[in-house]
Amino acid sequence: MQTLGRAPRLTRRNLLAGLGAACLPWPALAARQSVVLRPAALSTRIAGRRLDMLGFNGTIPGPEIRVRQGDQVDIRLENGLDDGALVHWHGLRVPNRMDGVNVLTQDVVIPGRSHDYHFALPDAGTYWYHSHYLSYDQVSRGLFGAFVVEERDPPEVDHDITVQLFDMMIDEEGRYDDSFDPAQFATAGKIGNVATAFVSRDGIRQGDRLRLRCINPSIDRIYELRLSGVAGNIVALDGMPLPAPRPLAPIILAPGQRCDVIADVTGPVRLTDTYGGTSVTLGEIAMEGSRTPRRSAIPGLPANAMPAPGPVDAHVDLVMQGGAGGGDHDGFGTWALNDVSGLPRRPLVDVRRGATVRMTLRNATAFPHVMHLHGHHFHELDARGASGAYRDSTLVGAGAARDILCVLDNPGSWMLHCHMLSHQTDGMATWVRVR
Ligand SMILES: [Cu+2]
Repeated sequence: MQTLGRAPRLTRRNLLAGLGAACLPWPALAARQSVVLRPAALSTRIAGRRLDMLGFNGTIPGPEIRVRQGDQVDIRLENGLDDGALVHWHGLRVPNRMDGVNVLTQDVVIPGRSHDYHFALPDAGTYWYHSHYLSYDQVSRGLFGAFVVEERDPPEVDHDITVQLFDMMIDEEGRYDDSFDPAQFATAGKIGNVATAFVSRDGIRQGDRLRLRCINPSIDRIYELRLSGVAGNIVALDGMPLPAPRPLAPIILAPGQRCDVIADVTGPVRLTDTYGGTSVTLGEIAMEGSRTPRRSAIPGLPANAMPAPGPVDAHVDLVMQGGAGGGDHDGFGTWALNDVSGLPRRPLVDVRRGATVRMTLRNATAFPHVMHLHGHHFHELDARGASGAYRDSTLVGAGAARDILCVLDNPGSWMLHCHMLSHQTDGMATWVRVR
């Protein structure tokens, strides 16, 4: 499906214009921004069809929140839905009570009520926000948006563009199909028959240097994203800069994951998904004219200040169980983690602040899972135990295992769950406690 949506951007200017008296002028350094997010039903045009879905502030994706590292945000969630609402700030290291998780950090916001979130942005990078209430349903209907934290001294590019990969099920009459088949919960999830890319702007020139912030807000679909017409590097994963940027190659993006690419335009820019061996065109970025390409090397990104791991204080096993062909477990749901479906009474780990925890994530099922830890990033470890990239969501293939190393330094109760939201809702969730 070849369509591109346009994600409106909450920049400093239109934030000020849109929110009027709620905002202070934009000072040169650390600033406080006010944002209102109002989820509600909407009728919108995506992929050439008019669809009845949900959106924040009348759009899918919701408005792009764009702030600068070190800033503070005040975000008011005004619930315009006929159902509960919660918003989670995916990948952002926020205080626990701002994390937007039912039961663990706050109550659900009932229809017509509002809730205020306030937090600072210690890390630059590409993040996103989404509903965390009945999220398999609400995110699949459109309740998500990009959350960009710019570096204080950002790399020089001509365009900084967000790309959100999204799929939907469209029925035979061309309507948005909101049904969930039980068989989908027990397998790879609800994979839409239409996939598209929402690109925040176009009008690029041949020779331009782009920063592409690619985000996968799809509920269950894994993409293998191929970018053609650009040459450059992958510079960050899940918001966190890579110490050594990697030459651009097809990028696996599981639900919740992100990658940043800095690349020069060499021809028509196309986005294609080749996961599973089939090729699906997600969209293109329209090009007009050309410029002399830069001669300078593709820049990397400055590291965020992350806590250094110490000696391992605890090593825990987390076994993913269930699903079709996945064998028995003791949980009540289709899926389970360590024989429990849904949040267990006691946390998976309960540690003092600053503890270094190694987790072995074992996938004993017949499907891949992407495990997301709230409030922290962690290192993926390779087979020899060497640290790989920082991530907040790690993909573990069917029958595979991966160790991760995490400094749990953010106090509170944090969810750890599969970000295939059909799996999360049917049991694949646990939590950790940091005292
Ligand atoms: Cu899963």
